[in-house]
Amino acid sequence: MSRDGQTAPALRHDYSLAEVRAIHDLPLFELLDRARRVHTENHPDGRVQLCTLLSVKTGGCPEDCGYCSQSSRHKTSVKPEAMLKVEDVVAAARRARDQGATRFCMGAAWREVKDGPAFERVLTMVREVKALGLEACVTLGMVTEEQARRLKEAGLDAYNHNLDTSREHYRSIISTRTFDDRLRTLRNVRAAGISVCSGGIIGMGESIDDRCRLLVELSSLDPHPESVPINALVRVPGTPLEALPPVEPIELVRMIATARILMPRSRVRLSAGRAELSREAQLLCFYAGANSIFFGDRLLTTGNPDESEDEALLRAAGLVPEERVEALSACAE
Ligand code: SAM
Ligand code: DTB
Ligand code: SF4
Repeated sequence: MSRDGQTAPALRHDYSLAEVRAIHDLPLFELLDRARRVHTENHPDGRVQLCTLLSVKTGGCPEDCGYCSQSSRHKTSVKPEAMLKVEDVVAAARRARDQGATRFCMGAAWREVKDGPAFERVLTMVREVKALGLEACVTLGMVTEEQARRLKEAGLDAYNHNLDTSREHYRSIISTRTFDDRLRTLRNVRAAGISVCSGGIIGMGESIDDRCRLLVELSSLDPHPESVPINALVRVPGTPLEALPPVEPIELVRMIATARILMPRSRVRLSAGRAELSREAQLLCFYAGANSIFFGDRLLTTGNPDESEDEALLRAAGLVPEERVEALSACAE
């Protein structure tokens, strides 16, 4: 039931491309009105989730994702590094928590998880991050159901694995794996009882229909992904996509608003690309239904607004960060 006693409309998993395109292309203020209504009905507390990212294994990735600074096939300024030590990750997670983050997301430049010492170290990282009272998320490439089960046992809350773009556009961005490989990993994560974080990137030369097809795919997942990161391409020098034009901010707003309408209960994360967005454009993204951001001056290998800028932006808009469950229960005592 919604707050006015009406039964909330059922979540849908069967949107057609035509329906999604019609929503996406609404006159902007009509689109914003609809998205805002869905947002306030489903997220009445209006809180914004702050997630901090850390690259725990940087560079040297065998995959050829056209957007990525960490592929060994592209000549970028990112050089392969050894995997971080658990204690360094714990220190970074504690800093993130003390600055107000509630979720800590660890990324590895892997095609897939391989059983062995590196995976065991990730499992320890997850246990330690959980011990700090943070939500733990990882993004490690493809995982089997058994590996997902072990991550769940270690306490993992969420697994990030983006579909990135439409099935049709996927093959012009990545040749070393398929869209179906991505869907298989999402099924394995879901089967292990881990929350799914899956979204995409705009600004990779895709058409508006490709963006809408990505949203059709994401919303066809049942249940919907609990979080949906919407990234604007960070054009990294040395990657095949470096010379593409920047994303038009209004297009990012449309993408976020459409995701909000299709997946009313999910967290929609305004993700990579904020460093190039004005404060006003970011506020419009929040108004359109974004309720999560990456918080901290680094994403994985590129920059992000620093914490003080984000705190000032949220304060100016009267937006309140989500609090840790532990902190909330301490207040209630
Ligand atoms: N290797 C793992 C994988 O590909 O799933 C995890 C790390 S990977 C860097 C995580 C996600 O970051 C990608 O799926 C992509 O959506 C996003 N990403 C990477 N580089 C990006 C860029 N230059 N701009 C925007 N998003 C990017
Ligand atoms: C997601 O959707 N975006 C994040 C996170 N999930 C792992 C990564 C953004 C990476 C941006 C480019 C970089 O810093 O290397
Ligand atoms: Fe490797 Fe992930 Fe980058 Fe693709 S996006 S090259 S899989 S780190």
